[in-house]
Order: sequence, then structure tokens, then C-alpha cells
Amino acid sequence: MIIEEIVKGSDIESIVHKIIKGERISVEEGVSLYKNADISILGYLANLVRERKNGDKVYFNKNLHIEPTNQCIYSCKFCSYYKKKGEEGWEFSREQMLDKVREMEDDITEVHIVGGVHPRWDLHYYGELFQDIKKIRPNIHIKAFTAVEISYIAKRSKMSVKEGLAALKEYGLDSIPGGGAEIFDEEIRQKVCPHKDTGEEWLYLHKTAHELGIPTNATILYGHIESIEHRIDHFNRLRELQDQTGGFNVFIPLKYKKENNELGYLGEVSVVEDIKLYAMARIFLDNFGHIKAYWPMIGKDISQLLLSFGVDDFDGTINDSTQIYSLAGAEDQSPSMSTKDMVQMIEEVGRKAVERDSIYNIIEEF
Ligand code: V47
Ligand code: SF4
Repeated sequence: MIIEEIVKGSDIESIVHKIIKGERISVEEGVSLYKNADISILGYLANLVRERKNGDKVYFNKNLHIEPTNQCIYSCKFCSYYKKKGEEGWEFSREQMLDKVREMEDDITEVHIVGGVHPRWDLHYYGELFQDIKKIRPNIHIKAFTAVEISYIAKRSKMSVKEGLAALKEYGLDSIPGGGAEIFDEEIRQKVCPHKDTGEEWLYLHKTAHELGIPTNATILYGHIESIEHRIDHFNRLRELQDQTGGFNVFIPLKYKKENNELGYLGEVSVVEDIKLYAMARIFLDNFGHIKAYWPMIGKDISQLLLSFGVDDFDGTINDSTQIYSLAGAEDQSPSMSTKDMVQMIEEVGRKAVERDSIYNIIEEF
């Protein structure tokens, strides 16, 4: 193979051989590959891993986002979303949220609910919302709340994490999105979101969800003050948990966006950094089925490019219903994509577009 000729005699030769043979690389090897390989080599390897796992399929779903409130008891330094002092916030009523469900198109299969950690709303408030949503659309998949929202609403209802998750499942929760992971390293976490649950608490909540049969997603927030070592450490903690439970559906890198938040002075990392991060995630997370490019955050063009660097999932059509990235300065200020656009983007790179449900069962192949 030409790539083997290219890396012959270099620091990364043995690591590249391992990946080609389908073997797992260690944390040290991950750091070395990240620091020493250029993007063409990372692209080749990530593409190989992606193809072995997913062939020529690129997945998406049809989904709607509900962001119940931007009131939040926390004030993460990277966040543009939470209501700051003197700003006008929002707080949807139950009926307003249910109206969004009533208005949504028939073919939408998932509702994604994430917002701020509201000081007063508790588990039963949200649980009853889930029940009402399922009365309107019995087959809809409810993917809701980051780990910090769940741990807070459980606490407010005087329940342990396990009891809270079990109660939410009973009310109709089907899976948990990947937010709130940020960066697990405690020193960095203390600097960017000092009040939030720790990395270990995030991992414990997801482990408990998996044990209760609730699948979850995982994210990393990259491109602020963390180093390559912190990124690989983050991947490694996720890989270890996935080995134990197998409960993660997908990994979603989230690029730090700089507008309207306290870390804006850092600026944003380059597209080359984005590509390397996605490729390294695909190579290192050998036990994750899917890597998602969340296009409202990273942009449609770069998402399409990332299909050649390990990505096999495009999230969903979204229907104009999220603000978290438009507030942080994403290009697309009112994100929505038609199925036709989504399929076209995927076919342009010679892949097959596949509509999936929230747990990767195939609904339609295009
Ligand atoms: O936890 C906040 C991130 C997350 C910024 O599971 C920021 O399918 C970049 O988790 N720049 C919430 N990122 C969103 C989330 C998510 C999104 C899409 C799909 C899924 C899924 C999950 O957004 C937060 C935080 O890590 N975030 N502010 C910012 N300025
Ligand atoms: Fe609140 Fe989430 Fe923003 Fe942190 S990232 S301030 S928890 S809305």
C-alpha cells in the first residue's frame, strides 16, 4: 500500500500499521499520531476505519429541536446560550412546547429536547411533558437532556441519578443526547465550566443510563484551552466506558464557537484543526459505530468535507428549531435542511444517503 511506503521509517510507522490491521492504538500512540501525522494520512486512516464500519452509508434523521428555556443556574464560560444579566430570556409554557409537536411534519421521528438548567422545573414537570408529547405522537422518539440537566432535576425531586433516570424512562424518555461532556480533564473543566458536574459525574450518569437500557450519545467541546493530550484523554475515557457498556450510539465533536461568550478572546481553531480532530476521533474510538458532524455548528460545507475524514452521520433536518449555535456565531442563523438537500450533499461525495431512526435502524435508503 502506498501509505505504508510514505510512513516508512517515520515515528508513526508502527501506529499506522496497527490501524491498517484493525488493531487498537494506545493513548500514547494516539497523541503521537495526532502530533506527527499530516491530514492526508489521518484522512486515509479515518476513512479506512469509517468504511470498515459503515461502508458507503451516511446517516441522517428527521428531527425537531425544542429548547424549553435559556434560564440556567450555571454560567459556563464558553456558552452563548444561557440568559445573562439584563438580557431577555425565554421560558416556553407546556402548551407552547406541545404546539411545536402538534405543528411538526408527520415524517419527523425524533424530538431532541435540551435547554438551560432551569432553577425550578423538576423531574415531574418534564416527565409530564414527555407523557403529553407521546399522547400527541405515540411513536416519536424522545431524546432529551444533557447529563447536567438530568442530575439537577433528579436532585430537585430528591432522587438519586439512578432513580431519576428510571423515572424519566418510565415517563417516556428514549435516549440521552451527548451534551455536557465538554472536556473531562478536571483542571481544564474547572477553568471553562467551574460549577458544572465533573467529568466523572457525566460518565457515571451515562453508565447508569446504559445499565438501565437507555442509549446515549457523547460529545467533546474542542478548540478552546485544551491540549491534544486532553482531547485523547477525553476519547480514552469514552472508549473505556463503551467497552464496559456498549451504550453509546454516536460521538459528536463540537467546535467551540466564539461569539457572545466569555472565551471569545481565544478565537476559533482552523478547518485543518477541525479535520484532524474528527479524523482522530474516528481512528481512536474504535468501539463507536458512528461519528456525527453536527452541521448547524460546523457548517454545511465543512460537514460535507468531513465525510472524507471519518464522518458517517449528519444529525437531522432540524427544521429551524435550535438557537444554541446561532447565538454562538454559527454561519447558519436559522438552521434547517430539506431531505432533498441532505441527500444531495451526501450523493455529491459518492455515498449513499440513509434515513435512520434515533438508534440507527434504517428507515429509507436513497
Ligand atoms: O454541552 C455550548 C456545547 C452542547 C458552545 O447528542 C458549545 O445528538 C460550541 O450537546 N461553542 C449542547 N459548543 C449541544 C449538544 C448536542 C448538539 C447536537 C447534537 C447532540 C446529540 C448534542 O453545546 C453543550 C456544549 O458542549 N456548546 N456553547 C459554544 N459556544
Ligand atoms: Fe447552562 Fe448548558 Fe450553557 Fe452551561 S452550557 S451555561 S449548563 S446552558
